[in-house]
Amino acid sequence: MQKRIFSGIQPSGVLHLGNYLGAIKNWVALQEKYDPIFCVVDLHAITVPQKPEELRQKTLEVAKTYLAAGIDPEKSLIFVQSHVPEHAELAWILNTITKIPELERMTQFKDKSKAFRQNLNAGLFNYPVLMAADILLYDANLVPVGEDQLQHVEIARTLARRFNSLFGETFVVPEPFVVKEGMRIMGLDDPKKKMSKSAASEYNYISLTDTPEKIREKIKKAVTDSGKEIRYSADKPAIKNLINIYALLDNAKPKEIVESYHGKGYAEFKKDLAEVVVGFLEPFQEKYNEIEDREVLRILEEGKSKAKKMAGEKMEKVREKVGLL
Ligand code: ATP
Ligand code: LTN
Repeated sequence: MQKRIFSGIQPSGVLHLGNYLGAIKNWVALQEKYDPIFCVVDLHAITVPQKPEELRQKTLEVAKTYLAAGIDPEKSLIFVQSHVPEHAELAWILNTITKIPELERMTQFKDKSKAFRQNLNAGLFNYPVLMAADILLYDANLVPVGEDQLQHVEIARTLARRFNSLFGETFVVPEPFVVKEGMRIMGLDDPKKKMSKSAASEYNYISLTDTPEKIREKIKKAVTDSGKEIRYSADKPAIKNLINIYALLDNAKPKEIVESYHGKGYAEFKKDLAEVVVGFLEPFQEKYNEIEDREVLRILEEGKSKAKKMAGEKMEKVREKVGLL
């Protein structure tokens, strides 16, 4: 039997290169060897305030991004989280076996609760439990995510084991799956923080929908380290990050990039990098613009019925184990 993979992205903003290199690019490769499920996690997105009309639009856009990036609906199951109410139901049950200190330890919660202090809601706190429900409902073996999500996958593992020991063997204990270089693409304006769609400045990220002019401008403005040489080293985090982006998009090794820029400066490197990014994003955007909303909705509808069937069968077992009449 093929191993199953499950992953998801929140429709909470425009997707950026970090999302592509840290997540979607790997999904496209993985769908060939595994049994893949990719979800648009809209219930997670509402843990921070969203405008309803925009949320609907962004949900459609994230699904379209999956398709344009190469997720093939013939090979992968694609659906929207809220279309399968079992996610929320299992999350509730898992909440009852989750300990509060386990959630208080989550760095994402700690960070976000600082940013949204005036509006700290229980959903933000329980976020990892819903994510565990997403994964466990489908017996996923592997969860391909960026480094920032490892802690959440760990909670899913803990909850699977705990449920199994309390109520008998029910869930597969999932493993995280991370790709080293794409793990953490850093902000262009601050190489100490990850590239993020909720960053304060648009110069933090390259959005997948940025125009060529915008991309060139953003890369030109990207911060660099002291010195002049193109070196791949931990004490040059800004240039290291740019080399990573270059290498991942150009399917090269960082070492090869460094060698080809021997004796050349930052300006030349950045100019070429901008063209690599533009060269990657142009065909992506072309595909994206060709896909009609109608087609995306049809694929999501099909995904919904398949996912509902799988989740429904699992929940039957869970209800019985827990003792719900
Ligand atoms: P936000 O920054 O607003 O919290 P995000 O940009 O991190 O959002 P998510 O929806 O939380 O986006 O993440 C989607 C996927 O992209 C996850 O698997 C996550 O690990 C990955 N990812 C996000 N940012 C990066 C990054 N900078 N580098 C590598 N992977 C990333
Ligand atoms: N929390 C993740 C998104 C997410 C997810 C999942 C990823 C929700 N449910 C299940 C993998 C598996 C994030 O913020 N990137």
